[in-house]
Amino acid sequence: MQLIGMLDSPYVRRVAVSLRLLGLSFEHRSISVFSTFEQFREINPVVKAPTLVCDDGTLLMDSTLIIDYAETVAGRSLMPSGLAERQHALKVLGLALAACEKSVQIVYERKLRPPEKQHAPWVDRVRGQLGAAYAGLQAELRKLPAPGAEGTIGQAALTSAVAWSFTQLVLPDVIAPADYPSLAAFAADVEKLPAFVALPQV
Ligand SMILES: N[C@@H](CCC(=O)N[C@@H](CS)C(=O)NCC(=O)O)C(=O)O
Repeated sequence: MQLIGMLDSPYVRRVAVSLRLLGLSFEHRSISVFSTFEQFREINPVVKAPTLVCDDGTLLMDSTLIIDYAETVAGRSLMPSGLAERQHALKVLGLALAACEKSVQIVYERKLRPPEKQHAPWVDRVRGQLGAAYAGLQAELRKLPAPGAEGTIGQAALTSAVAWSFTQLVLPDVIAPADYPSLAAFAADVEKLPAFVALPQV
């Protein structure tokens, strides 16, 4: 299978790390939805990253759906199976994915719109949502075990760390580590794991 997209996308990176943790081999093609739009479009006319090209040629989109497929191929999951633990992991994932989405919205507003067309009330709204997502995420991560060996990390911790690192990469002026110290420390520990070091966002 081929994973299409750049690792500076949190969605692509969470898929790449998940595939590796699941023990699935894949070819990663670093094709950008922006700088190499036409090349991406030739693979997937919808131009969404991540795109997974399955071994039979089927195109899958959306990180969560791709991970669902990958887990079925691998025959195991990075999610807990017990109801209470799974409910908590889903809550954490919702917060982390909201943080990714809100970060991306601010980046697009800044990079894709000319300054005179940027809408300050919208950016303020999204900033507030982003801060709320990270406040919620920090509170919930205290209930997860501290990141240990690579084999023990689950999807909730994985995606939380990827989200945090992404926001720190693209919006360091918006979300300060000093305001989320335990979340920053949690992500720093996760980023030391071999799968994360092997798949850096830059
Ligand atoms: N919910 C999707 C979001 C994916 C997403 O928005 N990817 C961005 C790159 S970070 C993208 O494809 N942007 C190009 C576009 O939407 O035109 C997922 O989980 O994969």
